[in-house]
Amino acid sequence: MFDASKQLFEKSQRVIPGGVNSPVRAFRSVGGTPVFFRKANGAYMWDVDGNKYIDYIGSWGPAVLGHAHPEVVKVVQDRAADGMSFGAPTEGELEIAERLVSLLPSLEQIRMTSSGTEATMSAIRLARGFTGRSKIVKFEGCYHGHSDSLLVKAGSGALTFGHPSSAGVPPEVAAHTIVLAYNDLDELTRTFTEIGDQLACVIIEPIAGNMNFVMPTKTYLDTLRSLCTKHGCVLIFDEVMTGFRVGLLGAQGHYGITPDLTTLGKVIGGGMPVGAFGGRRDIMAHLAPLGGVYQAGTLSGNPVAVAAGLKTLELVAQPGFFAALSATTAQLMSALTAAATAANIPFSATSLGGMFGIFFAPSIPANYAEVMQADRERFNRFFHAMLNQGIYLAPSAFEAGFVSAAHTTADIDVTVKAAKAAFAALA
Ligand code: KE4
Repeated sequence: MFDASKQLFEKSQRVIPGGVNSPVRAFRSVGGTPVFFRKANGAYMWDVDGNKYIDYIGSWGPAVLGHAHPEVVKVVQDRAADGMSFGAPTEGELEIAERLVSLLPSLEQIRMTSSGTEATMSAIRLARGFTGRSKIVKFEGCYHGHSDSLLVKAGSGALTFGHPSSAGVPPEVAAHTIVLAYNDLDELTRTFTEIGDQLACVIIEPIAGNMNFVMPTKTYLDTLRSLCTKHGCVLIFDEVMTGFRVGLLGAQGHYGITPDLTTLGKVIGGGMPVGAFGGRRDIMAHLAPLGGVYQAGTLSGNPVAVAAGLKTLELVAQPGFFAALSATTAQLMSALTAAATAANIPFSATSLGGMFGIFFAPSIPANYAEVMQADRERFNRFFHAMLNQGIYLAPSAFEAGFVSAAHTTADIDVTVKAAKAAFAALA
């Protein structure tokens, strides 16, 4: 079933570290050989052995429309024909900046990057430059890309490999990063009482998707917002994953909270390399060439990537888009839960918009420690049982899943049928 993938993986490991260009793709957490894909369209992907899958990763979030949406493909082809990259201002950059500012009320200004990592790294530097402070706060299990200051007790691939902090990060850099437990109100309040006036920023996934799917309480986020305001600390919502995924207004719209800065990525590039960070004008004014915080990028605002992003943002903003997406995702969650219950498997599932979390645990975790209590071994067996039936889930118990607008009720039914067989094998 996976012969061609195995051969390609064998060769790739000779010239690419671990055979992959991003660690979470390596299947290290779930075991087995990573599947090499050749084609994707709508809700489906085809691997190099010709196997077809219903895809619930969506390239880790960007494919919210479904893969290779014809309107997105067309604008990419047309734009590329007029030049791939200019390294100079283009009209498209103005258009996507105006579009994002119009869609997210917290954005007064925005700067484009080529990845989510660049966006969060830049936002941290900007917060430090704006406040003149060095200390930052992040949360255990949250992942914000792989810049040094943020690879401390990180989630996603770092968590998958069981060493949530990275080698190569100088201790004197990591020393400025304080890591708190997600959703722990006492620890948060105590930290601000002790060092609130020393904090440049707090960066948080306002809905965590890198320790699987964990939602904060509204009280927690409200308290975080008021403490940041009181202490002059910049509140950064990392919405690289949740932006235009959990809803048109992201997690900040769901909770009704205005961050000082927001980082974006994934969906806003429609599958092309795009990130962005933005927010309060008085903070953004500190960015070069206006201010002393340097930040740059050869391909930032790349016209082809921006064209893909603009078309994607146009389509997700259509009336009813997220209502329909949320309904499909919720339908999948309830059907999977019913199937697991019928098989007497401890299982819980949750979702918001087109993002979901499934746990081999009796209830939805509220933080990293509770996520770690879920049955990882059972998830791994479930993952392979589903993969062998043509259902492609995230190859890690510590990742959220994604549904696209292209997923149909028939796809959900096929998925649930496969899950029933997989649960039966787990019982
Ligand atoms: P990128 O540099 O991978 O574009 O974005 C980093 C990032 C920042 N913030 C959040 C909330 C993110 O989820 C991410 C990246 N997400 C992972 C998936 N868990 C990307 C997958 C990968 O690392 O290959």
